[in-house]
Amino acid sequence: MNNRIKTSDPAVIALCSVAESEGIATVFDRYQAQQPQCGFGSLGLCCRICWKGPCRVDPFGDGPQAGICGADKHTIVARNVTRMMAAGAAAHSEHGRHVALALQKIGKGLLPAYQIRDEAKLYRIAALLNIETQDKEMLEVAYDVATKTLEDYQNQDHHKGCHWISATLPKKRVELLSHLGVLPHNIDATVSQIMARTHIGCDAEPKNVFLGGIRGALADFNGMSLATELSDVMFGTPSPVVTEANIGVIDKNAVNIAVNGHNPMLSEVICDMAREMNDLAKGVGAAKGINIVGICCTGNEVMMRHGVPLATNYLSQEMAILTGALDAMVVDVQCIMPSLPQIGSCFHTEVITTMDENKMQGARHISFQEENAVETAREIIQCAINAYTRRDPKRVNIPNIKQTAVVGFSSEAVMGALSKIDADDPLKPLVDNIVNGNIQGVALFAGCNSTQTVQDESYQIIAKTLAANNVLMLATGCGAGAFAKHGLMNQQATELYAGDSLKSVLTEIGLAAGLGGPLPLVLHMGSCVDNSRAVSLATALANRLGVDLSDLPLVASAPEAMSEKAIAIASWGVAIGLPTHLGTMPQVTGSDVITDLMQEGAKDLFNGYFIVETDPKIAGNKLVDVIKQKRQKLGI
Ligand code: NFS
Ligand code: SF4
Repeated sequence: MNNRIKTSDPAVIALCSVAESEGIATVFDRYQAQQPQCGFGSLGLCCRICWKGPCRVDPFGDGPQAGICGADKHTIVARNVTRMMAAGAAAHSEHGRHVALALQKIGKGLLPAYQIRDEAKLYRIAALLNIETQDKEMLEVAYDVATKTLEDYQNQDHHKGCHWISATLPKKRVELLSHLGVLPHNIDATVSQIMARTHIGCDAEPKNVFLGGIRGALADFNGMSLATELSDVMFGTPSPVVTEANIGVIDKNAVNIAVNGHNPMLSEVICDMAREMNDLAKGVGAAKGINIVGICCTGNEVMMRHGVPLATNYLSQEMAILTGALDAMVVDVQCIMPSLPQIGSCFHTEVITTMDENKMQGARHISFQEENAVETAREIIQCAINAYTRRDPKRVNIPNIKQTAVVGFSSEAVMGALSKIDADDPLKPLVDNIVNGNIQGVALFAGCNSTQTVQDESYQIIAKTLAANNVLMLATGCGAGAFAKHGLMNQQATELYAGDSLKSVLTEIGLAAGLGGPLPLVLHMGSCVDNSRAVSLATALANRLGVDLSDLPLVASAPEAMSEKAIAIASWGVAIGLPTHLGTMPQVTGSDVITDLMQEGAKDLFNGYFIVETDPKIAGNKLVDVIKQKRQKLGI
């Protein structure tokens, strides 16, 4: 393997040679061009908060120890990481707001392209949020649910926590967070307050700044919970579906359209319209019609709900274009590489931006509003069909690499499968197997891909260690993408890698649920906002046992965390009591005050803490040890 190409994905390696022979730069080349990366920045010691700067603190103690304004390393590091948490919270919560506003309009009958696909869930949410439903039409309930949800962006009463977080975490946890003053009352106000308090000359007490960031991270949790749950109401709650993952899902005999980004509002309608427009694609010679494939979290969303195959995850999004067979890549928001239009222009691929606040130089922009969703989706698909007619068959090179993946494990789907074993008390089989040790604990894999590691590699190494130690695994985001692409989300993986007792439990549940074999080794819970699904399951478990989340043998791991959203997620993971592993070095190590706070300090406050370990073999073992300690404390 060319070790310039930092990936463990054979499809990526194959397509990087295409890039090389065509003289096209990819993410791996740009990574090389950035070496060596700035040491001050890597340690979090560079401050650019005002124009007297940039200022940097010398980590060796020889040079300056304060910025021009007097901020020291701890203040600088704390402000930098806290602003990242705010940005993450803003990103997820904008997504959530978009979905909530759409639901509100659906409730008013203003969006004919959308429906309520999971009515039962709508009513469950109404009950959760204490909304009266008697004598109301379904659409009115939808309107009320959306309106109450939007209060989480508007409430000005500091003593009232956001509705969603208060309704979805165990009571004990909500009380603790409230007592510590980190329970957000309003998502927008929390993000805004972080920006204000980290402005030059404001909050300079590192711990105080950081705890402000934790409140932002919890606002992130609130935003993603509501985004996930309301998306289910509109688009349906995922249930297990068999599909495929990796670049081989691109089909040379079809018009291939990749949906990339995060927000399902447009990609859902594209899926609907693609069925209607299939014959148009056949009419121009694409024998297989239209083939929608997913990338990143939009990919996870449509994969979970419709079994749309996943082409790839974050780091290798450029590779889809390098196949020469991608006719359009449609992007919405977040984690979209600005390099895409340029690579698209080397082929016939249309790179299409759709959100007015997320454009890219060189891309075609087709503005999406929910009111004209059908027209927009049609225009985009037509654009892809036109591009197909310009495809050069001689440049098509699709590595035949893909794996079967069974996806769609929403918490409802997991409970559904468990209820096949015990209909009256679905959690009982899970609780019993955790107590008797057949399942030692549960691990949630979340987060991104990063050039700081070898793409997808740590996920696999850690998962294999945990599997052998009988740990039940869940995954979201690009972590889920990694497992799907590398064949760890299917039944064979369970047979191959699960420890004996884990295998027997997964087999019992899988058979009872009618899967004809075991559950997959790693359960696909969805996109990054769907991390809240894992929390719902954990909360149900905690409530059932009358304990807090931090008492459960539960861990989280983000082996390749890189985005501000991932920083926010990892931070709320800690705040809700999870030992949370990071496999990339967080940009905070310039301050011992902050690194201590993230480990021992957090443990004292939240009973959750960060575990930073870049070696995946050691990380896997550490997580197993943490689970053992948790079991010991529980006396099981
Ligand atoms: Ni999460 Fe999904 Fe992927 Fe990371 Fe980006 S796509 S929202 S942020 S890179 S997992
Ligand atoms: Fe420098 Fe202070 Fe300005 Fe930061 S806020 S750039 S440390 S003067």
